Amino acid sequence: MAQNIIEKILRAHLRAGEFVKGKEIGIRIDQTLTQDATGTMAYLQFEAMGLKEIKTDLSVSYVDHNTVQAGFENADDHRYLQTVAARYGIVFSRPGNGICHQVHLERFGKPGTTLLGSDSHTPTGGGIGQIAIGAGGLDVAVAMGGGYFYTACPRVYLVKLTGSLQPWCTAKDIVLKMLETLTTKGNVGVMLEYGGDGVKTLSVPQRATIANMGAEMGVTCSVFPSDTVTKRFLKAQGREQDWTELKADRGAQYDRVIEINLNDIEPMAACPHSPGNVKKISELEGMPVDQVCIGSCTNSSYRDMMTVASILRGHKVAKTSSLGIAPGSRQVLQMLCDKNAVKDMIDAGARILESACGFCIGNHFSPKSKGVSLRTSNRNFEARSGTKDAQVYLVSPEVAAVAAITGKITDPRKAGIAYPEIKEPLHFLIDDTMFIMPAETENRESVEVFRGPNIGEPPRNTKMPEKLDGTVMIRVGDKITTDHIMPAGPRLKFRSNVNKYSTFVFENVDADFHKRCAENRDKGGHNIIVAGESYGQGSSREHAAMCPMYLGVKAVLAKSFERIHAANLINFGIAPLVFKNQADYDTIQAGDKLVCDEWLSSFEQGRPVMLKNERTGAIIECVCALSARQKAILTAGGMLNYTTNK
Ligand code: MIC
Ligand code: SF4
Repeated sequence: MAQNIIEKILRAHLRAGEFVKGKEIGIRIDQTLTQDATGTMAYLQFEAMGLKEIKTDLSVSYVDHNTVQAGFENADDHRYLQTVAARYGIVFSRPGNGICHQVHLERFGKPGTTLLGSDSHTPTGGGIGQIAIGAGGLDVAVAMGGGYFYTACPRVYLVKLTGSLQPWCTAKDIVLKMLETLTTKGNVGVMLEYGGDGVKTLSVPQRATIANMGAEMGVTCSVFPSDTVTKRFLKAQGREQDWTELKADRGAQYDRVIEINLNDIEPMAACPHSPGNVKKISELEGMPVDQVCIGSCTNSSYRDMMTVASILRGHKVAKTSSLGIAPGSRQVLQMLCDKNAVKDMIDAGARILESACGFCIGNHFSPKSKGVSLRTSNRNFEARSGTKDAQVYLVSPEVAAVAAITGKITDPRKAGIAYPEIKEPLHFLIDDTMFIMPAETENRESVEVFRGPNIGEPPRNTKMPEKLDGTVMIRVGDKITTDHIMPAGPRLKFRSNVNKYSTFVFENVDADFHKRCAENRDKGGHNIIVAGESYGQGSSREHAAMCPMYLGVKAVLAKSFERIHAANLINFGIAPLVFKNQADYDTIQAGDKLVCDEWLSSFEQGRPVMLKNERTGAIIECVCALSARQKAILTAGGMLNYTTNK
């Protein structure tokens, strides 16, 4: 039977389950990546599982999120990560080497392989033909130990590209068009495969930009073919031997086909506060812009940055705006230096920021109150920039650079600036000296793992209780993101200190949530979160499950869940319950007591879960579709207990 690319890779990695749409399958993971904000906990969990060494072909630990180092915490975590990598045979990418997804694409991504990363933008690797999936740190820890990664056998959509991009129209605009089509919700269990004649007109970094923001659609991953363009990129990275061809068989089947003519793509923007809130730049023209941030794992490649430099050349940043530029990797930054492009940026008045996540995660460079910020990153959730009432628009580097000059949103096609024709280089500058390779460590077993005072024990849940004695501690609406649940920015440094980090759960939504939860937990009660649609959008941060678990949350009752977050909830022993009848959502208030005498047995026997609302007397029927494996994890009180029991 003719196969599409996704099916080919998945079947080659299939180790458990049947290849039947919607059923759970277990796949072998070839490569893993972690970043420091999720990685510290992932390695603590890896250690807690008592595994001796990694079993993947390659595992890389990047430091790119917490690089501000205000206080000892970040530096302590970096040291822990470096020593734990040396101990277990993991490649360590030192701070300064760049953003994990950009660096991985440059130096390690390999067509036809599987990559699992503890970051939701891991699917960036789809640009080079990997099945690259974002997951919680626990799942990555398990994969490092040779365990399979379990996911739903996907529905595959073909995105058929025809034509070619017109000047000033970009890969970012293609993916924003896709977001307009697929929106940010309802795509759980879908993988996207790009195809059609238009693919060959896109470079690997452009493909990576598109695959990166598949995360915002909630699809599991996005995969491009591996063709001569891929081969050229790998050759330019000195890795031609990593190339293999990947293409769909003639007559391959798809669950849906979406057609995009690249000739019709226009400059676009995602407006506040959702990546799915897409408008044409022409509809936003003239809006004054307070700041412009160029970088992030979405748009920080060599070509993106050279394009920006060339737009800025001979111009000045508007006096009413501020421009920050963060090249995605040390390789990109080194090449920009060689080409004198950093000088063009500085001459224009740009502020050169570290090759790291920085502004994208709200670590610094927050806009002024109510400020309009144009960013080339992938998320514009409320408060993520660090300023609660800021208005963040997501745009291409081209639109961003032009706006930095004019001080307002400007259609770049009408700005009177010559269109920069930047080509992909034939040779990238290769200098791997900021990686510490496993071979550099002589006697791995004798490496002492450094643990500063910021490093706590990974918390464990208790076994699922027989009865649920729950109190609804909060009722939130639709599209609650993990940034709402577990803020990052200045709070990021507490990622390894769950006791402290837990006090910030729902900080920007209901600052007392943690106190009420802790009080009820300490009296032996159970806590419940009630939510609308698409609960847990965004990041893969397992802290959005781990910290509520620590606060005694036993169930989240929602209209629907995002994939990674639902998996994280199960991994920490919290039941993700879906309303059988969505109207029940309206009948629940914060403070309601929801009880269930047959809590444990309902899961064990795969029955619907019936909760009784003591205030109204109503019975609320919930479903929790679990595989046998998930059932065992949930009832054991999470993955750590499950793995240790095994
Ligand atoms: C993000 O973009 O939200 C992050 C920060 O990279 C997260 C990971 C994290 O919270 O550490 C992600 O995308 O998974
Ligand atoms: Fe870093 Fe931002 Fe990319 Fe997340 S989305 S990995 S914070 S650059």
